[in-house]
Amino acid sequence: MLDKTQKNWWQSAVAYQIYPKSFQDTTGSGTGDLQGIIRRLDYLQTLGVDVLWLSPVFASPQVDNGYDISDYQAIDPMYGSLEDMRALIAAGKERGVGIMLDLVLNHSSDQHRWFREARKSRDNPFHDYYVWRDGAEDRPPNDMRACFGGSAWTWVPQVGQYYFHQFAPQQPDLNWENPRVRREIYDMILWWMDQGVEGFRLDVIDQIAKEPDRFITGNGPRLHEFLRELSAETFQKGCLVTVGEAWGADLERAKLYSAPDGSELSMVFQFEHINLDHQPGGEKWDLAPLDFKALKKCLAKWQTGLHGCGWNSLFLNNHDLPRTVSRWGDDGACRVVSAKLLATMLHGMEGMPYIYQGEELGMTNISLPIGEYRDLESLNMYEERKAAGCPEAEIMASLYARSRDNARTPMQWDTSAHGGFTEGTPWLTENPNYREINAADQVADPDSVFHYYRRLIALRKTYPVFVHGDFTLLEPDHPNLFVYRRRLDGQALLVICNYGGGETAWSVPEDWTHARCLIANYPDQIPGRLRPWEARILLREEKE
Ligand code: TEU
Repeated sequence: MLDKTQKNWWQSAVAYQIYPKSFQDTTGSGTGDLQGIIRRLDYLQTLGVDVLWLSPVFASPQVDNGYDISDYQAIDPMYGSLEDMRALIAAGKERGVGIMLDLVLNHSSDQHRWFREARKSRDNPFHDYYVWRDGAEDRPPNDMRACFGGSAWTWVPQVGQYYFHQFAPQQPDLNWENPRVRREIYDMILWWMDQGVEGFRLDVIDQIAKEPDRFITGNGPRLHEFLRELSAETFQKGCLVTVGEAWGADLERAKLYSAPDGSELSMVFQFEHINLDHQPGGEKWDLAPLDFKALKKCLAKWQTGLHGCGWNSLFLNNHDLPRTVSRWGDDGACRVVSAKLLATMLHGMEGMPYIYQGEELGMTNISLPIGEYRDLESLNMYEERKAAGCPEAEIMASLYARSRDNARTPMQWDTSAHGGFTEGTPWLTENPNYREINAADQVADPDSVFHYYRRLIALRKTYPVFVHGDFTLLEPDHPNLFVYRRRLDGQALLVICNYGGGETAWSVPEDWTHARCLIANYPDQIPGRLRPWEARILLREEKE
């Protein structure tokens, strides 16, 4: 178990993201719950993770599956009660598994008490908790668009004003310019810290310092000032791990966010690698093939760029993204080896790895009939593109590849009905492949994707070079080989990945021929070539 009283304990930690709605149902309601997470703690302990990031479980009308919070200090009854949360925190602590809550601080639900007051009148004490502008009905202040489609402004006749929302109309943006809003947020966070949570993930944190009159959403001028105040008033009073979601983060900004003095956050999720397979200028729905050389150059840039002056988060998927094995691996005949290659590539690097539920099983995307999609972003996109005359087949291809529901299908526990997720009717259709891909089978099979992840996590705990070693990219211009070296205090790792379904002629460099193989996704090695999706990590002692 990690000693979580040590400053920067999280640098050696591995996180696991749970999407509670789809993890484990214990009541037959068809949605997961906190007791379900408690039931599966042994499984998570076996895997070896240290932190559980829970997507939001706070009270919410669930317009955006909990990313619309109506009470930050209450648990949604769908998930259980505050008592269940306290029980989860305590049961987790016994197993060395901490709870990381997902704070949505850019916006609340329109059903939050603050907003229900705010919309009553201009002189209501809560009016200024949100971002309002004058205008006339049908004439919004400007033409800014919301992320989930439509205008970013919604008219409230009662006050004769528009409020600003970067996401759905039911997700009004909070006004961070108002010091009272900031104080309320800090007090709420301190209260959760008292409950024993060990960390926070901060939803779209780069969007809090918006200036809608200047068309600024991400990276507003006061962003880092707000973050430093937030951090000093809350996180720095404990020994927490914090990660901000920052679609707009580049390397220079990430250095501020994750500065080693802890003045802001522990790290951010940046998305440069995630944005590589869109058509240039297009949205995520506009598919383009992945240029693997671009991917490895991007990952290498972040590795060297933050070494010694920041901290990376390492992830390939989450609840908003497609399943990585379907997106960048091969979810057909090479599913198992390709899932292991992607894991090797990521877990060999410096940073905090985040495993998204089911990734450790090599769970795949799903193709659903349109009537079975549940995600509002997917449904809005379908309507918008339909109305614009886009062919049905093209829209469905985009959904199959990129819908957020790909990641949100129920966790596949065993071969019983609905994959063991629920005894009721699941809120989102389970992937029928749970009969072949499920946790029970994989825990019993030492060669499974699950045990491969377990071993990668154990390696990080055993060899400090995984945690702190420097990074050198070898073969930088090779189109499908990703080979890199890590070095620390007389030990070196060589991470070798042959990306794709073809063979590649390649020999281990001379000075590595006597190195020890720590992990590999084939049982043996063949001199002079690498097989489809072959990956391995070598360890060498370096005598001066
Ligand atoms: O996502 C941020 C965000 O910008 C998303 O719209 C993202 O671009 C999209 O999901 C990619 O497909 C965060 C949460 O992770 C997401 O689940 C929420 O819906 C969103 O914020 C609003 O809170």
